[in-house]
Amino acid sequence: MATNKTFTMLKPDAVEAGNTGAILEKINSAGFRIAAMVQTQLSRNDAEQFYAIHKERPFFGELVDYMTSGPIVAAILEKENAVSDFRTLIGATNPEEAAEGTIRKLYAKSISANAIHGSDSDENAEIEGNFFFSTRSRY
Ligand code: 3AN
Repeated sequence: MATNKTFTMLKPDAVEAGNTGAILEKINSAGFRIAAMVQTQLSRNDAEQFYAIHKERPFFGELVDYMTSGPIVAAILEKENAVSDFRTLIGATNPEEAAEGTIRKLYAKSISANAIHGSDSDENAEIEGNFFFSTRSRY
């Protein structure tokens, strides 16, 4: 099967808590290759654009406030079946429902401060990766 890609972001709670190294180690151990990576902080405009799909959701303001509250680490990951395998590795959105051993079960604090993002489709992986790593990107 051809190698494909997903996109991830370590969220402010994970970076602030000093869990970047431990989480990247779990990602590598699960067979993902880091193809690109950057640590940066999102502006409000960045976060609103990145999460535009959620703008009608009641938690949108909270999500933007949270995602701009501190540094994040954005990365493009490569592996066979990357999107689906990575969603399994990170676990459910709500850490209380995340399976044992998943990154969110181990490191997430709450449903909004849930440690890590993983793209939900190949199409979104491409869009989200380009947001940070296209040739015109400032990151
Ligand atoms: P996932 O990141 O697991 O794909 P989505 O796409 O449903 O989850 O939600 C995007 C982000 O919005 C989540 N990572 C989470 O941080 C936040 N979020 C989702 N549901 C809620 C909620 N009910 N309250 C607060 N934040 C939420």
